[in-house]
Amino acid sequence: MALLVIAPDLEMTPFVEQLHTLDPELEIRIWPEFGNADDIEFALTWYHPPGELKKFINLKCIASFGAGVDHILRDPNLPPGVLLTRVVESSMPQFMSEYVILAVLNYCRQFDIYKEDKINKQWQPRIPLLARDIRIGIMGLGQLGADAATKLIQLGFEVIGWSRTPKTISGVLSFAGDDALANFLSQANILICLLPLTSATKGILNRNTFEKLPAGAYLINVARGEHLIEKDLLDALKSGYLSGACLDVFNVEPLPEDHPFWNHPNIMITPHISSLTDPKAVMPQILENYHRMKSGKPLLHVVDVERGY
Ligand code: NDP
Ligand code: OXD
Repeated sequence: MALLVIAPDLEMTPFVEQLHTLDPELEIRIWPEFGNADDIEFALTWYHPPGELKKFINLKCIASFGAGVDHILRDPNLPPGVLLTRVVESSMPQFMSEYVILAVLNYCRQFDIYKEDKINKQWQPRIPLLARDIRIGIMGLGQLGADAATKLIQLGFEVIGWSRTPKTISGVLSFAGDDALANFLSQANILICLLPLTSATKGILNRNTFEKLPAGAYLINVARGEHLIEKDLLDALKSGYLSGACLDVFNVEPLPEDHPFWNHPNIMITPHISSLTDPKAVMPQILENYHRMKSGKPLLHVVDVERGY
């Protein structure tokens, strides 16, 4: 039996080393050198080539290398009956909340403008947006959204959240389901997307959504590029529905050189780094599931494939 690592675009050495440190006996195969396909019972994946996993007829578990599983479910040829798992642990929300707080404060304290001022040697104090005057709306109150909500409240922001089912998070006004979306949006001066990418959420950051926000709202998308209709964002910035956006994820990654976002003065761009899979924090969980699978125990953090997250 072997564990296959199949993540063509990632540098996996630190993760493989961590797995070996934790379990020197573990047999690891690194795609595309997987040896006898029948040996593979567990696959650790990040954007595997669609159709590839069907080769492994003894596969029992496909483990996402991250929190999202859209990169697995986009494959129309997944082997049937195989369990899907994802990463749930505390360092990922910590990284994500740091990023979200940075993006929120950067906007409220206008650091981008001060960077410009510095280039122009311009001494120009500006009135900041005060936390107490800002309501932040978080779409998705799962492991990441709930952590960000709690930390933003500690900074003095008012926080509201939207999820499929109602949530009880201290200090957060919870809105649930499609019927509550318009009311939620109408109150969010800063909108943060932390939804999983599913058929229900694809394209949710669109013109209709932006038009329901208070005029001049700010967008932070740290979930997936396909949540956003990119042209609608450009139009909303032009018309003033939105005052700016901070984007960590994009429809096409890396963002193509000729993409209009690069030169837009009100769009902040980072290269899908808002949260990270930390080998030391995450590999124990992968290994735990591998051993659970071997001994027939229930796996941790199994994904509901029907729901898509
Ligand atoms: P969770 O599964 O823990 O939480 C998802 C949340 O979204 C839940 O609150 C869920 O509601 C809500 N939700 C799902 N579908 C809907 C819907 N149709 N309508 C309203 N609410 C919905 O996910 P995580 O917090 O772990 O991660 C969220 C996403 O963040 C990941 O899927 C991934 O795409 C992205 N991500 C991005 C990273 C980056 O570096 N940019 C890093 C890590 C993750 P309910 O609980 O009621 O079901
Ligand atoms: C994830 C990510 O889903 O890093 O974990 O995007």
